[in-house]
Amino acid sequence: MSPPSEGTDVKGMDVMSNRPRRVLLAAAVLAVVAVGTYPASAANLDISICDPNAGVHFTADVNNSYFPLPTSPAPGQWILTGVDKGVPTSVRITVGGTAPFYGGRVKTRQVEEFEWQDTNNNGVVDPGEPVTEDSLNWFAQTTNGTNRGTVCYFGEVVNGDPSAAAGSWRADDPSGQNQPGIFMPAMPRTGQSFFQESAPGVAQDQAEIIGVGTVTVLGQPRSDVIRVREFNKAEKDKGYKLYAPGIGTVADDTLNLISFTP
Ligand SMILES: [Ca+2]
Repeated sequence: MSPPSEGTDVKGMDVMSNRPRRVLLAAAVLAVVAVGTYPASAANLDISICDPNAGVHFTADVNNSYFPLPTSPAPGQWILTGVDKGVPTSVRITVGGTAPFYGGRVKTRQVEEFEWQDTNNNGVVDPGEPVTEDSLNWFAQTTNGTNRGTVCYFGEVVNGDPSAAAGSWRADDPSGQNQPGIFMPAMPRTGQSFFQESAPGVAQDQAEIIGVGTVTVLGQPRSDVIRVREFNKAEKDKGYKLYAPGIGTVADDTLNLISFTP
């Protein structure tokens, strides 16, 4: 991890009281950082660092500090809660098993992202709270090359529908047009930009690391938290995420981490 860049622009504000839930208790609500105008820079990390057809090798055991996917002693789980466009919403992210890509040449780690209308905002799926989206995502980490430790994104299935119409994509699609995206650089630094998805016409999200700073996460100040702007040409700004070393995702726009089970 590089030292914080000049003009750190991530600020934290702990405004919620602790809730008696799960393994690590507490809540952090992160101040919404003023959204400035960021240059629409071209991606400066080449997507080939995640390309199995360019000699890159992978492991499904993802331990990148900014996006760890622990499986032992239990599958990692993160719950983020907040209000999205006026609707109380939570997301539950859960590490799963492995899945083969490229005819078995690459073993990926499955991660479920389950989002629901969390009417009582307690981070628990209660009766009558409707599911908003349930997606399965696949990641693997590079084990060779100068960018060893990069987390690469191999695709997703949205709501069980593998069609492109649902926004689903696979890096190893038979069309040959797709390839894995870069999800988390091996050594994240402010100013890095990259394609997270590479499925032309279906999924082409890009990301840029726009700041490093200290944020209160689960009641504890965490330094070296990175702020990532996500965008694509079609939808322009998609939102902002915060990732803390040793934890992973700690904020997704207005949703903030309320529990992490490593
Ligand atoms: Ca609930």
